[in-house]
Amino acid sequence: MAVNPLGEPQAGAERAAAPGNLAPLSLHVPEPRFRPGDTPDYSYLDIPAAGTAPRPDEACPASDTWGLTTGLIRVLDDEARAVGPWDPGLSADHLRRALRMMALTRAFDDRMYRGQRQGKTSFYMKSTGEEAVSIGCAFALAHDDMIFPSYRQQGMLISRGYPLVDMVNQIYSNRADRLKGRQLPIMYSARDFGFFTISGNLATQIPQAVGWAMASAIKGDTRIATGFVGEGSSAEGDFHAGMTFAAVYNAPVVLNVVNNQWAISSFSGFAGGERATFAQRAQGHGIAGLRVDGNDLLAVYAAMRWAANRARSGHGPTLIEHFSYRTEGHSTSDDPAAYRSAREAAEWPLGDPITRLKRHLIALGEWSVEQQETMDREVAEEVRDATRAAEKNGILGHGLHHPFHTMFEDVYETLPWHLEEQADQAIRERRIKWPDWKEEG
Ligand SMILES: Cc1ncc(C[n+]2csc(CCOP(=O)(O)OP(=O)(O)O)c2C)c(N)n1
Ligand SMILES: [Mg+2]
Repeated sequence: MAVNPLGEPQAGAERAAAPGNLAPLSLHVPEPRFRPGDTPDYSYLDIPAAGTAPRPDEACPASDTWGLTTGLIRVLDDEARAVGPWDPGLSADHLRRALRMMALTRAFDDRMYRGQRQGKTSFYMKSTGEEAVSIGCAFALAHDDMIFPSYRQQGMLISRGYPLVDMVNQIYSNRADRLKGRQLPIMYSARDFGFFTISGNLATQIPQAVGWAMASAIKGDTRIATGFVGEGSSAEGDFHAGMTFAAVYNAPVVLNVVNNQWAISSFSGFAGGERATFAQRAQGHGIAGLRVDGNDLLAVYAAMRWAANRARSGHGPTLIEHFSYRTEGHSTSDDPAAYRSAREAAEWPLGDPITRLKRHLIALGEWSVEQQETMDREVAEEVRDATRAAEKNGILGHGLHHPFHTMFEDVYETLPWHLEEQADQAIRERRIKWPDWKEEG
């Protein structure tokens, strides 16, 4: 048997039991509360009443916010009234626009999901149930603040007025795709809209947002940056490295963790959510932190506005946890019925963000069920028209896409000889494999 210099047995297969009276070491493996077939019971969640969280001054010491990292900032109460110090006091016009953007995002998601099932694209990801996060944040930022989004912030791009037809062209990877088929469907990039290229390498958004914000400060600019990750991705080293830079340099940045409870099939406990909230990580880094009801558009707007004002006036970074729920599958490649209770979404105690804002507007006397129905019809038609226009440029498998050679372009001003050789070789091999194939474009 292998022994160490003290004559003790070395760790290994032959050392079966712990020596002496010590209990053998063990690990905790998190397990979600509910699995398929279970009836979810959310009584374990401590959900404070709307309007009870205090609102500190935007220029306060970071430590004044740490009490806000465990509860939830909520504005809309059970009667759909806006209450408490975080009520942002938005006009009815503003609220109707936000409601419309949420409905448009949902209609877009629904149609693109169906398009994937019909074989028009290989892949899609919905943000159903999380629309208040994207729309509330987009409305609270200046139009030219820089967004480093994850793949579930399509609502921010839509809110900034990016043409839906361009989004669909990208999803179909067709000949009008501005990204020339080089990105996975839904990974948009829109420089003119302050929407950084979506990266599938999760949590890169955090150091990139912090770096952009630092550069903005170095240049004496007034624009701030904001970055988004899911709670699962917040377990990545990049998240923590970005937080360190943000804190050290007091960067003008707002960092967001969208806690929708699930990271594909693993629940928030695997990212550290059992022991502390994600917002509490702000305290470990000495920066401001807020935890917000992510299904309450007014609360999300108010929190992002608070953090954006704080960053812009030189008072430093904020970490916001948006507490929400991923109502549908992770993507079109996922089947959540395999790992979570089918009743979880319906039982989610914070409700649906669109229904909650609709009820609020109706309670104010500024909206009606009929207006909601008309709006739902209009947004569905808007999405349908964009989809039809994009389909003329091609859908998956119809051969209407950018010419093959473009794959090698746009990196060097003139294509170096070795890439020219590779392009020729790729095209030659393609001709051998598919003799009927003709170069498009
Ligand atoms: C660095 C990295 N690791 C793993 C993956 C694979 N992956 C794609 S989505 C995903 C789950 C992310 O969950 P979360 O961060 O909670 O975001 P959500 O999908 O819930 O919005 C994983 C692990 C990836 N894309 N990038
Ligand atoms: Mg998640």
